Amino acid sequence: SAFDYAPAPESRSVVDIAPSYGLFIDGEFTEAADGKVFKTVSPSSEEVLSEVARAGAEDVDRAVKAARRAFEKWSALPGSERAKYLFRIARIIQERSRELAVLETLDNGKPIRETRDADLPLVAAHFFYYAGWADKLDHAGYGANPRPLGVAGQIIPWNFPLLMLAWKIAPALATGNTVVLKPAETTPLSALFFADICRQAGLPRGVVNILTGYGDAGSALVEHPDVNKVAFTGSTAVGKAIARQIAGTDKKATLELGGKGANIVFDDAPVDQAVEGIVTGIFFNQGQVCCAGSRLLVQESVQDELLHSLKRRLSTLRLGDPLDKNTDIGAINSEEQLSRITALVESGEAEGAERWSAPCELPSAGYWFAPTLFTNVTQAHTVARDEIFGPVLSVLSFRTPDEAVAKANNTQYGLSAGIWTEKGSRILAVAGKLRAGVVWANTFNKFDPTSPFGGYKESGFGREGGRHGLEAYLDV
Ligand code: TXE
Repeated sequence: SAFDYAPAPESRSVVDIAPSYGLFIDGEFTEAADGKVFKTVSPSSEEVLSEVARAGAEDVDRAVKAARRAFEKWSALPGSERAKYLFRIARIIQERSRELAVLETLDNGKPIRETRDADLPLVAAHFFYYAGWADKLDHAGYGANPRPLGVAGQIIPWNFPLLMLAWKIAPALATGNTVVLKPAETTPLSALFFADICRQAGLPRGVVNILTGYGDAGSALVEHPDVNKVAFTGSTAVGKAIARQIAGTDKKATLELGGKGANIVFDDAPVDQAVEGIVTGIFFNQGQVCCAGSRLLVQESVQDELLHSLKRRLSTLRLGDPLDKNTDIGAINSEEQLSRITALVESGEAEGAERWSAPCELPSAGYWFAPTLFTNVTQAHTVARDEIFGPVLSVLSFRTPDEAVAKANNTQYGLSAGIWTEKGSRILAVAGKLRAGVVWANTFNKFDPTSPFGGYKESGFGREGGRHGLEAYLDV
């Protein structure tokens, strides 16, 4: 890892999880108006971690009103003052990163090595990056007086709970907006700990509100007449429903939806390096990544050699306790997600694709799926078309660069792609023809707060990250 973190073995005792949590509205933790609660379980053990309040429409209204009141003062602060709060939040995230990493691993199921070395450093980096913008907006070419949009309703998924929160909250606050954020129902805890960090940082009341709950609360948030901007990351189906819901209103929106990324390996690519990139591309976070490289497109002449190396490498991956820092593959986030993955894999077998799964023992409790490859895949197969959002790679082959481009683009999605080749000219030629929001060359799943991220086609619209991420929260 590039980050120097304490090498001590992680354990549950690093984090103090309360038996119950309220909604975070106007700077206070409070029960839901109708008293409803739900349980959050650890997907690696099925242990109940805590019981959290379940927001309904009345709570959404309370939170939006608090955010509206806070907006008047927050948006009037000089950017340099907002920056101080964001820098403070970023530093507290760093100070509490072990606690947050363990919490995220418990609630989400992903390996501690990922939360500790990827999620948490990136979360802090996003707050630092957007803190740096807060006092520079007047000089950033947006005109003399770029204005925040108002109250942002933000809905995030469970695959990177804290990182998606950072992508949403940091640019919103830097630009002077206030926020009502709803985390996913299976991973509410890190957002509630973030609420505590907001208090620790002395953030004025109502600037950030956190509503734990289900899709109905998300829908009420989208619908609320006093929400000016909707930022959503999640399934394409819900993204489309949200687009219909806000049609005809003056709400602005960014939607970051599904993907079916192609990882294209040319015959001159160094095999070992490509294998590592393919593994990162699809098995990072158990493949529950919108920009995962879930389709491998390999040049025919090197297909056998590459698949041989890939299977050998997959046989060495360690699946199990996500708190063990030697673990490569953690748990699937929920029983529902596990059954979605299982159903899609069964469709692959039924349609005649050839399945190979890494030989590993699955723990008896929790939700697990072994790293899996499909060969003999055609473009018509469901496993080549649908987002599986699990540790499943579909392998297709190609002969020429043009065929690779055509196959890579043959998808309803357009979020990510990867190119593996020694030839710089080929990288540029191929990347220019790919309809994908991000194209990696000789690497994969590399993130940085300075880079805009977002999709073409059914992967959604709008960009998060970089200076483009600011524009999504400003009237310029
Ligand atoms: O997503 P949902 P799910 C894809 C992935 C996965 C599938 C289903 O393929 O298998 O979606 O996952 C909230 N109005 N992605 O069911 O339902 C919900 O409470 C407003 C890709 O978990 O879209 C949660 O907070 N909000 C993806 C969030 O939306 C609603 C990440 C996402 O849940 C709502 C996740 C509604 N009507 C899944 N219904 C990515 N792009 O990374 C639900 N929600």
